[in-house]
Amino acid sequence: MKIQSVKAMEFLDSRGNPTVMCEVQTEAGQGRAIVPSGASTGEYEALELRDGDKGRYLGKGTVKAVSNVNNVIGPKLKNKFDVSDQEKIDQFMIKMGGENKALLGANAILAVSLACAHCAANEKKIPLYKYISEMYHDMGGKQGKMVDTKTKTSVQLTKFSDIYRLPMPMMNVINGGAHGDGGLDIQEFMVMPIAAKTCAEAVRMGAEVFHSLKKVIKSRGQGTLVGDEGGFSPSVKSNKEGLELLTLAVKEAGYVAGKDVGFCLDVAASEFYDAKTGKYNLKAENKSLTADQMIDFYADIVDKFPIVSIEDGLDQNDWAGYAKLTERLGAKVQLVGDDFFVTNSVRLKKGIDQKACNSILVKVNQIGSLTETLQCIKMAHDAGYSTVISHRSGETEDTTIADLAVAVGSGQIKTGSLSRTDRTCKYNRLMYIEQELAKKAVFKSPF
Ligand code: 2PG
Ligand code: MG
Repeated sequence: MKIQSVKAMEFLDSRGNPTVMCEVQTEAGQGRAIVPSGASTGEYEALELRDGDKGRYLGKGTVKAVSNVNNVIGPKLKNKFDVSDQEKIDQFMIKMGGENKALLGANAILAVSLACAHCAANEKKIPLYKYISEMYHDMGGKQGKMVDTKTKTSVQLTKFSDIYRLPMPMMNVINGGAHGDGGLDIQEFMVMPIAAKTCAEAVRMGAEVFHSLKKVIKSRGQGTLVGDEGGFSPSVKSNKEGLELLTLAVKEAGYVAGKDVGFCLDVAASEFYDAKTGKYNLKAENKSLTADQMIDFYADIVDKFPIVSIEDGLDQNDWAGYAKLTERLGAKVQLVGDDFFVTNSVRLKKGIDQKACNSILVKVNQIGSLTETLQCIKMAHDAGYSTVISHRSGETEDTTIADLAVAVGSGQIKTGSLSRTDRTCKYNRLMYIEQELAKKAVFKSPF
């Protein structure tokens, strides 16, 4: 049915910064979406339009983006586009948005793009994951690859049917870098409950480790207030100490590290890379390392700890370094490109050609439309790269990414710690979907 109304408003995200909410309506349905926002943003992300008016929200207002939805995009979509013509709608907005979506703002375009998908699903009276899954299927999209733990080979799950694959979560229980103030250079220390048999069990195991970690940190006489993604932010003397804390917490929870729970890191290395010296400044341990030394550092910690995945291990511009890192460790661990790929098919293609990384982090607002996000996921899966559907550090009650992860059979999701509603709402949505699907839900650890 034709779009009847498109309305946006300034909403708040989990950090108390403004973002964009959009509501789309047809005669038979309605849908809304709220856009997330990052702190450690990649240099090559689509442009998030902020007002820059210091008199409102310290310059972070989204009045212009909201107005672009209400006064520029909305009037052009109303009564002209069918709400389920997602690709046409997105292509139209991408054209209007100009280079990097800078003319209208990726936050404006994405809000409309996602709200249309919600509205179309609502109109068809089907869950969002089913709606997106059909769209992805029509594009020829495959499910994500998974690694068989016994043979260590990649296997393709069942072809698209009524069976849906629920994602394994990476849970960020220690928040460092730009998301916390404990002095850790590595931004995210995550646990992945690899022994879990269902998504709900993974959530439970993660929550148990989270609570055990709280005990461990308290016993060191430290505070347990949480950072931006709901994880703790303990003060530590080295990044390895963060991994030691994870090990203790897993044990305290009654699990075996490496057997029941694997570790994942998001280094967000661009945040502490100095382009002038070409070195990575690790403040926690008072060291400056070259890219080669960083790779040695990863090889060392991968030997000592049950690390299954490392994201953004090097600077976003270091293509050669990433190829080297992948050659050295790619067979052992998942190497995820986030700031490196920015959910951008052009960058991903280059990465695939150069054998840089073997996985991509997928963030809808890095690229700014649902269609482009799905195209990027398809490219990754076609090339045998795994995908990790991800939140941003600035989130809201919007749970679209949970449905997206199920829709494309990604197999992995990264959506923060086991506290704060902006994070737990995604886990709750996944558990709800799992129960709704009952026997039609498949869950298997990628590691
Ligand atoms: C990341 C994200 C999410 P931000 O780097 O992967 O955890 O952080 O949204 O701040 O970029
Ligand atoms: Mg990241």
